[in-house]
Amino acid sequence: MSKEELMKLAFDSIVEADEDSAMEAMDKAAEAGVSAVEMLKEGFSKGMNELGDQFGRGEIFLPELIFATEVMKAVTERVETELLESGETVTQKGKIVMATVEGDVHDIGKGICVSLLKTCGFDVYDLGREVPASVIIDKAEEVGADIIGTSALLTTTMTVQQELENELKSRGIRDKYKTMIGGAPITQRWAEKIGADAYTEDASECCERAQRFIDEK
Ligand code: B12
Repeated sequence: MSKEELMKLAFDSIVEADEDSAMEAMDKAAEAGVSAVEMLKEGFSKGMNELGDQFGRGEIFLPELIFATEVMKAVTERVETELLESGETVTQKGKIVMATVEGDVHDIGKGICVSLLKTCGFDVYDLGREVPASVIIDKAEEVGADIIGTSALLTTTMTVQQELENELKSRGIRDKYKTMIGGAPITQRWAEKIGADAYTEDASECCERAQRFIDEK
């Protein structure tokens, strides 16, 4: 199977919320020597984006979205397991605390970032979703993180990223960390407005930017 066909299979498996075919795509990719990370970035994630657009246009409903989300989660978990087993991960580069902010359950994109950051060799503390700013900061303090990354998918929850910046300042520890923000409604302008150190549009960029922060240290 060609790489294009594999990506199409991965894409369709998400759009059709078909876990068996998602796993088949992963098996076939392994046989063809196409990496799991590539499948995640170029196939499965794009399928999720397509579904998001369909949902936005009112072409599909919430249950369909939830089924696809479950398939996406199964894929992300498998990618992570395969990466850990293959030893593809490199030596630890830095510590990063990642979370989806308080009031927000969207964790697929954050999950993809977490998987890729692990592949890049980061020690990732994934706090899950609906996490208050104070809890994220407490964890960063506890583990001595280098970077704090937050994801927000709702216009009503992106303000928690601002709260996080404010709380870091009020605790007098803003300079200890680099902060990264992401999620569909997030922009470079928002990052500048709230004083976050970086915004990136997708998971690959997230890894590259995190790497640069560590290199610049
Ligand atoms: C899947 C989904 C859901 C799933 C979430 C399941 C889950 N476990 O995540 C479910 C069905 C549960 C859901 C619920 C809701 N959703 Co919803 N959902 C989506 C949808 C379709 C896709 C999101 C997604 O997973 N995209 C795919 C991933 C891969 O992309 P991503 O998250 O953007 O992540 C990438 C980048 O942003 C970046 N990134 C992400 N995080 C981070 C973090 C850092 C640090 C960095 C650097 C980068 C980074 O890298 C990622 C990978 O490349 C979007 C529509 C859309 N197009 O975004 C709506 C959407 C976000 N949802 C929306 C809404 C309104 C809701 C609900 C309120 C219910 C409703 N009325 O539909 C609830 C919210 C409940 C809550 N309190 O959170 C709206 C938000 C509108 C707004 N302006 O605020 C959207 C935009 C849909 C719409 N057009 O109306 N949703």
